[in-house]
Amino acid sequence: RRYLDLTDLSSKEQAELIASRTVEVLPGVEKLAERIEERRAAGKGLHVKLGIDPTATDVHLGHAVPLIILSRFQRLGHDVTLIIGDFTAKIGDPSGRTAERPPLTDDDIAHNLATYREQVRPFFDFEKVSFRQNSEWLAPYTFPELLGLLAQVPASQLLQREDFRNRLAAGSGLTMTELLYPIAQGLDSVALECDVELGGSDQLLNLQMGRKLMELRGQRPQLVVTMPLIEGTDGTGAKMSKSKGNYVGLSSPADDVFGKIMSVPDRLMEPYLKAWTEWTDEEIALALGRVGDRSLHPMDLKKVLAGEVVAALYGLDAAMAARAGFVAQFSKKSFGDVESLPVVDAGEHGALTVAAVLTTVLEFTPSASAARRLAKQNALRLVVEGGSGQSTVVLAEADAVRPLSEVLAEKLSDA
Ligand code: TYR
Repeated sequence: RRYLDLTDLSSKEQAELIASRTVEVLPGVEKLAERIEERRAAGKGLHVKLGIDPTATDVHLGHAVPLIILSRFQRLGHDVTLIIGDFTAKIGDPSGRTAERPPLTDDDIAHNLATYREQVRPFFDFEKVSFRQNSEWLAPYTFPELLGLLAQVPASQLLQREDFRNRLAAGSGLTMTELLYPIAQGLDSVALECDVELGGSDQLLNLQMGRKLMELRGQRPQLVVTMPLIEGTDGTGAKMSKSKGNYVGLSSPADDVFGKIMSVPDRLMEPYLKAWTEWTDEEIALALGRVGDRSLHPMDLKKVLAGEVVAALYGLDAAMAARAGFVAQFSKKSFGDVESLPVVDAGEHGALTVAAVLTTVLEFTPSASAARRLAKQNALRLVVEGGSGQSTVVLAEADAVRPLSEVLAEKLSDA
């Protein structure tokens, strides 16, 4: 595969490229540029860390957001380490959690991490990625060492965290091991002497603990780079996660990746384009503007997006094949020969689900599940007639099982 080499960018350009799709760079983008400059002068790259806990078998597109930034660092000539948190997975990261995670056994973890390396391969110049499991240094860490360290960490620093405070207040239980999670993650940064650690914006406090521990151990604190959390494909607003089932696995077949991206609500196109393509903000704005003024159909932009994601994972040929497959399967009919159905009075039937309207009122689909399937294939469009004229919206699968009146109200307020 072709691999884009960006090593000739200046330190400032590098720092700005990294910062362009991140939430925060701490203590600042200039500091990142300075650190790059300094390492360069010594003929070296930065040590950049990203960790993933093997709490499930699939790595997914949510993880791809920091993975892509990590791969950018690599293209810029830096040394990247991917930590597979076999030790931290056993504690369970409490960041943003409202309850304890179900415990994982050693077997679960071994099973989960077996294919992690392969799953992230597409993003990297693979042979040059350093993979480390943090049990390597965390398992032999002794109690006296730990106490020596903890004696210097103010408890207030941990207990002030909103997620911890909420759980204490809600009486939902918070274990001592969870309190120590950020310490374990920070010790990884100490072990690797990281210059930079990446993570989702929910990782901020863990990443800052890394800075603190590095300082306590006489090292220069790492820079911290956070990325947006990506919403899941279900469009409910929840972040993409294994436990919600609203994710696209990095190792799902190309056709499934394509189809799943095609099924997401239109409003996710912007964050998804920002997360997984190399398009500039201007290019994204241009494309979305054309969707906005109806000179480009959202389905068509979504096909481009889905193609980009598949291409990133499987290459261009696979993307073209997936697209052709999708088009053959679902979009055979051109817009002109779409079947239009009789107008439905929302006042009378609004309480029924969209699927029920299609099945019982319009007798268009044989069953509610057939209606859902159509929606899943982006084949259902709702034409809304209101004061400001007519507008057409594509219904998502989730819309099919909601009351017509609710869907209408939402689409009208979106429009
Ligand atoms: N806490 C991170 C997460 O849950 C995973 C991680 C583990 C990150 C160890 C860094 C690290 O050193 O996503």
